[in-house]
Amino acid sequence: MPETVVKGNYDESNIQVLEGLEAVRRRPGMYIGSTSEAGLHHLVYEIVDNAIDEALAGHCSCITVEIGEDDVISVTDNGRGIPTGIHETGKSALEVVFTVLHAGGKFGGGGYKVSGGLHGVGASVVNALSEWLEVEVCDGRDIHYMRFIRGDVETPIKVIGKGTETGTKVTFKPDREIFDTTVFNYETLQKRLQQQAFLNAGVRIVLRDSRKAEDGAEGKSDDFCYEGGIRTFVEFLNKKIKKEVIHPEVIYVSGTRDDDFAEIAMQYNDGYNENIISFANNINTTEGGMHETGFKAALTRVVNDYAKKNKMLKDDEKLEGTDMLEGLTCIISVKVLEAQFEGQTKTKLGNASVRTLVTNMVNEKLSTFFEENPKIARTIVGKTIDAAHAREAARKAKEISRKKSSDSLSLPGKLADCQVKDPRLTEIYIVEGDSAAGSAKEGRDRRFQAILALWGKMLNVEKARADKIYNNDKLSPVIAALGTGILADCDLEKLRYHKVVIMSDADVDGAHIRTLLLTFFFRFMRPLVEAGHIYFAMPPLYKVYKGKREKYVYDDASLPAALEEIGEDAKIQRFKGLGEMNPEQLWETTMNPENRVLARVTLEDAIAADETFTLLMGEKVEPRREFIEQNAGYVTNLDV
Ligand code: TSJ
Repeated sequence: MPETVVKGNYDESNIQVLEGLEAVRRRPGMYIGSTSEAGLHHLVYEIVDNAIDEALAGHCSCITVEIGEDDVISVTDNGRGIPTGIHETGKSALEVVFTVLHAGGKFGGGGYKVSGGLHGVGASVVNALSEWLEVEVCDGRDIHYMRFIRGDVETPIKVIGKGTETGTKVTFKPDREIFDTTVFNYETLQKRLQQQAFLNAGVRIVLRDSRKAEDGAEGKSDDFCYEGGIRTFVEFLNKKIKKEVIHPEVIYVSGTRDDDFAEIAMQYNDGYNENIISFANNINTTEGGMHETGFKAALTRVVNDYAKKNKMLKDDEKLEGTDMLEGLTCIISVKVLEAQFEGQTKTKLGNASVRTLVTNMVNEKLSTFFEENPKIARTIVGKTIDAAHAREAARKAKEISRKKSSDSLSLPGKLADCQVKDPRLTEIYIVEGDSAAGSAKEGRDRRFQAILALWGKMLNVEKARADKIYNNDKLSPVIAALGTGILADCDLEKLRYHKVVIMSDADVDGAHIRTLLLTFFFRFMRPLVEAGHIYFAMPPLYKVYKGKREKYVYDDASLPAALEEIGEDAKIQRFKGLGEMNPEQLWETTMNPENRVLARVTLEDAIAADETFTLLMGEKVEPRREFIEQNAGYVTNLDV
């Protein structure tokens, strides 16, 4: 295995630092992030990125990724083929690509190169972490072949046949000694490859799964190619979140500065969420950076200028940056020569020159677009003004609510508070319906358990803004009882109960209430969800009994075992709702910490959850009902 030898000159002993592929095998996480499932999939991305570079250089139009038997991956392109000539080291360029660790091969690196130079960034890392790897290159005359085992050459370069086409095919088997799992997830690759196809307009990316499906199901496949590039990406996203767009065409602007390129596609929908996704050199910059900063600054300016010029604002009105982001779906993609990635996960773009590029481009081209399309401009600016009004109304509502709660300890009338004041020891049960709340009040341990009864019409929290939430009959008592405040004001230090338990019936209506409340917590008190303060109570579905012997059953699957335990002639009582239980029963089965089952709600992936909630709460009723029926019991982390 080749090694790059660097003489350390910073200490007396002149330590020699060996950096070969052995270093990659010793510390794989340094190069691919982790050895979990994410790291495994990263191998595919590294190889595909190289083929995409060839496409960006204008020499490749189609990339095929195949998941084969035993999760062997092969990636094929129709580019020029990795050069096979002999390099100044005496080795073939092909061998160098797969055996020399490139400086850019660090995690998150790779990406855009404009011209010349060997690409192969990351190829040697993939090679080092593969049980074996084979490469075939056709240069239009000969097919060249090499094979490696755990990064070492097994078969030196040789010609194995003739061909008139050109291209590169890399086949590899991830090393089971390195990875926790070596089974690929089709949907993970699908999502990423589709994203790459959107980001690189006109490049065709084919994904095929030819593993034997155990159930005899057909092998999956996809074929992604988008002439519209990121415009189509924006259309796709607005469809996916099931929103109505408020102007028909996606707005697209692009520009260059020296060797850097930036493009932005945007379209507003009738929702209130911001959905900006940015990329630098095809890498998703989840921490944002200069391209996002530049875009937001310019958007604020262009919208404000248009509103003023067209007398759409009252004298003292001013639009803020966040007002332009409501209902905006937007892709920002930049390709820069020397990207500087910063931040905790190296996904924040640091190049200040990109901010200048994006700001100037948006200032100039978006204002021109507004001038040329006054109808669309008025629609967008109008929506922004609505957002500013809502922001102002929310500020006033918050002030009033703050005044009210400082007047006296004005806790809501429907709250039966507990005696203990230390929040770490207390629980609040949020219960829908008066009869269930009555049983809960009677049955509870009033020392540390508080009960809040909910009534009134629930608000569709996904569609509502802060001002409506503060004034809503159903939710304002929740806000007052918990004490934290909402949105940016949500302060966990002020939380009055560390366990917030949603208690509702084990039927579809109960599931609906759970989902609505969870959506509310997710959107308006997210820190509570993140810190694990939200729980679902799990009332039993059945009581199985005979004479004095009885057993409560919490899910259908456990019913047969319970019947067996109680013995012949056991009777079954089915609980249709919390209201059917008397206070003692409710205490014993659902509220007593000794016996109860509480499910702690965790939101692993806020983005996925956000999509789920939009699906649940959006206007389209059908997918929502289906989802609730399928997921009525979705919870994680049983806390018994
Ligand atoms: F990752 C990888 F290196 F293994 C890999 C590289 C994997 C795959 C599937 C494709 C490729 C790849 C590399 N496709 N095309 C190229 N092109 C070159 O390496 C290349 C070809 C010609 C010239 C030239 O200047 O003539 C330059 C380069 C970089």
